[in-house]
Amino acid sequence: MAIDRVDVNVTSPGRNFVTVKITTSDGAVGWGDGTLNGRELAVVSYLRDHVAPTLIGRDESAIEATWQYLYRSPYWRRGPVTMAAVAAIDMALWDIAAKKAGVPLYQLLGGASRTGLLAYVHASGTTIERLNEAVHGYVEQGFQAVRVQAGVPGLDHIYGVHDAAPGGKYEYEPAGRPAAGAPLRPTEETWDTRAYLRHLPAVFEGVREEFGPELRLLHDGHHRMTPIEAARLARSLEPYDPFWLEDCTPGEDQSVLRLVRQHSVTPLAIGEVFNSVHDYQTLITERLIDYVRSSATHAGGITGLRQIMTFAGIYGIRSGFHGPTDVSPVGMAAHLHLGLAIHNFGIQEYMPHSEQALQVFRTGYRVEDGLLHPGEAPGLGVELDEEAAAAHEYAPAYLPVNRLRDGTVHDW
Ligand code: GCO
Ligand code: MG
Repeated sequence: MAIDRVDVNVTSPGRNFVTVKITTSDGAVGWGDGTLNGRELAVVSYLRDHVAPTLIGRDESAIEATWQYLYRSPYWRRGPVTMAAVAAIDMALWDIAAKKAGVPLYQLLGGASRTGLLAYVHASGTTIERLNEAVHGYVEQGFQAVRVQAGVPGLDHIYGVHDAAPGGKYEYEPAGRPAAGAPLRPTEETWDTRAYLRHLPAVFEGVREEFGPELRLLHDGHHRMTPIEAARLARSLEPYDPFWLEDCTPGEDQSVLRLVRQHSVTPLAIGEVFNSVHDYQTLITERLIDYVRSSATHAGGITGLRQIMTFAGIYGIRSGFHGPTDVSPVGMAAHLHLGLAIHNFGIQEYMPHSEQALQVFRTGYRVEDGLLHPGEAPGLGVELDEEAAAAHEYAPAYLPVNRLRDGTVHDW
């Protein structure tokens, strides 16, 4: 059998998603996620103009060979656009392979290593009190791990920090759309690292006091610190037993984490902006991190992410796959199947998609007592409803820009 069609779907049920549909000559269909937040159409063009035409007629079961063909043959390797495109194709081919075998994908990846995947959710609040209210809401639902982000006195707005709406409904959407008639530009935010470093230990103290020692607490530093600032933060959080500190520095300079490690035993997680195993070479071989944050969607699909996790496993480093709403339900399902199968699973980020998105993507995965499971449907277990998708036209949305108080563009 062979690949007959490669279609690229762009839909925007509340936020943009890029989805590949591969159809084979015997009528099998597979879905893959290639969503790259704020740069979606670059991936669409890469797929439609440069990838799809080269795949027609290829054996759809040759997944590894197709991955290598797409990775090596264009000469220009890696990069987020390329690797999101490779990811979408790779996921769709795995989906087809598992559907043809009549099994949920995790069975092809080695079978289940556990009964469910520990999930962490996002809680935030402009104050510690509002944050604790949000955490309460999740604990009542049975979640055992929560990422805590809070407002900082003196700063108007911080990325990822919102109060839950009345009734506890909590929506967090990373990319913003300009108001009608406003110019198409990212919003701007102001940042002050000193104020943040002073305040964060009190946030952890406030949450620990309220919830006791058992609840796992995570925090995302979102690349905003220098190495010495990151070391200070990591050390100052130690008394509150953090599960991890994520992206404490910009990840591209891998060696800076040596300095953070010298000063702290707070576990570190990094890699959501990485797109290949090579981005992790120093981090893994020197054991500078504890958790791999990549997503299948941005790191070459199941094949790419599995390479990273095999390498990480040799060094005892575990998974913490990136699971924001900008990874579509198809990408999320890829994480759940891989996470269920690999030995070195750690934790799975779980930011539930909106009702609107879930009317377009029909999912079979579930969460019970804070544990995720991909379900038993053959393949990935997620289907795109193309008719429903067609009702939501692409609308540009951008992630914000972060500036210091004097206007200097800052990492975020
Ligand atoms: C996380 C992330 C996300 C990213 C988003 C950018 O830890 O989940 O930091 O919220 O900011 O994926 O598109
Ligand atoms: Mg993050």
